[in-house]
Amino acid sequence: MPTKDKILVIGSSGQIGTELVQNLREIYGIDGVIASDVKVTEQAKDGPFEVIDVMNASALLEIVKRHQVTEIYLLAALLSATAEKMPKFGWDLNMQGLFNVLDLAKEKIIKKVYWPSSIAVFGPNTPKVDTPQYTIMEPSTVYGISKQAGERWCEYYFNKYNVDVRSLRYPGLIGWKSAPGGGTTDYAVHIFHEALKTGKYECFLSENTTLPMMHMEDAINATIGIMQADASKVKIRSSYNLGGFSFSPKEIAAEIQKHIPNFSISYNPDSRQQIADSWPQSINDEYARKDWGWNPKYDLKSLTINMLENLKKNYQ
Ligand code: AKB
Repeated sequence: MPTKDKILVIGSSGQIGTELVQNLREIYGIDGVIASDVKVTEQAKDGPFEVIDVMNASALLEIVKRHQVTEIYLLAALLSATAEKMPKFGWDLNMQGLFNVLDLAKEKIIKKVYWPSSIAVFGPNTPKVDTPQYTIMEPSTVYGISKQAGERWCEYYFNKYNVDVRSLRYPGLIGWKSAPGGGTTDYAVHIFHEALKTGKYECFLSENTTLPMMHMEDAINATIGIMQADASKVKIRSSYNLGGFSFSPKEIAAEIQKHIPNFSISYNPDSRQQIADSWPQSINDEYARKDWGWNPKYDLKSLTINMLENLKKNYQ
């Protein structure tokens, strides 16, 4: 096995991957990080890139061996809203992809795995406020069921095969460098683009739907933070609760109006409302803070300023 870290990011052209690859390359160098997705994307211009279908275990193995990969960040997945439209494919992709990567670590071909979980592991019977790490879960979406099952498998591979797998339960993620795709929390990114572009936004969730959210910069720091933490500090091998702050569409609209007074919002809830209603409103992340030093930087006020300042350049 090579001594130098060589990282493969699978599903690298999505909302998280786009920023994660940039940040990892600042740490490990351009050639230390291989980006990969199911098809060639713009990212291929920036450094090593492979086309990978994570469902194809033998093709994945060939690429891992050829590049002498030591760590995999597995981001390829169907998110909550898309998986409801394609339940069988959502389950297959989210589970088989995870097994293919965990098995590489079980066989000691790679050393470490990062796999994202989500607040979607919680369900309608979960306590909604300050949701604890350990509580009733019972997810009611395909995505949530696949994430909860995935968490159980991660812990199982750690206990049974000593696989060094690390995971975070992301809330809704908001960033200006990349677009979200297929999630229930996507509105919280779209709203900024529409505020700057048209001055108005029609929200697919109702005005008082409070959900846990986080700036992408904080999410990336948490991801790299847990991956770089000493193994002894990563005590939870299913997935850690990760909290940022919480708001409703009405509250974020009011925050945007402080900067764009004419901005207006209307509400037209669709099928994503039911998904949002099954999720927590805020997250207790005391274990992440205690075990490996998680500490987010952004709140709603600073996130709004940061998003508007950066996105403004696109619309001037
Ligand atoms: C989604 O909305 O599906 C995701 C998530 C919370 O995991 N952003």
